[in-house]
Amino acid sequence: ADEIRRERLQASGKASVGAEEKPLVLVTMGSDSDLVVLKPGIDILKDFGVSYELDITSAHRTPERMGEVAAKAASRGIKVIIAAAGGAAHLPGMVASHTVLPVIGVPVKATHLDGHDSLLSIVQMPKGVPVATVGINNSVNAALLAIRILGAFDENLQKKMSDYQDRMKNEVVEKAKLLKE
Ligand code: RP5
Repeated sequence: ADEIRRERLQASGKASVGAEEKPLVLVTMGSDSDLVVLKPGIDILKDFGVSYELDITSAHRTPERMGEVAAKAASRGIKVIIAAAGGAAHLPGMVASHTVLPVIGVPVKATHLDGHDSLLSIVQMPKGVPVATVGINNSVNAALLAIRILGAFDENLQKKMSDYQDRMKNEVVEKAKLLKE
């Protein structure tokens, strides 16, 4: 199992879009076991051609490193942080406390509580330190939200988002047509 996890991690690392570019999105997670949940979101970032960087920064296993990575993100040119965690999912909130950047939390379904624990830990941030929370395991929406934030300052990304929405619309229309045939 360790071998599979290592291979998966290496594969994702190499898959970073625009490795030579400065990453705009930091995608971090509490454990490598969260990577499988983040994969669909990472694919969205790739599809939109948004440069990103993957990291593992556990809030409780590597608290100092987590703080350092979050604190340095803005000065490195990162614009949005996606942070995924399961269980007592304090990672997104802790990351948000160390940065001025927008943080999007992905609650991971990791324990016996079906992800409700992660969801509530992330969405219930006390006032003052916001974390934008997406649905349980919904890394796709985290990536899309990150792209929308970047798109507010990038017309090219807005156009790509509009095309994405058109494709979704067309798919529904096509399915509706099929039903009537
Ligand atoms: C959290 O605990 C991680 O974000 C992960 O979702 C969960 C389980 O971690 P592992 O025990 O698989 O490393 O910190």
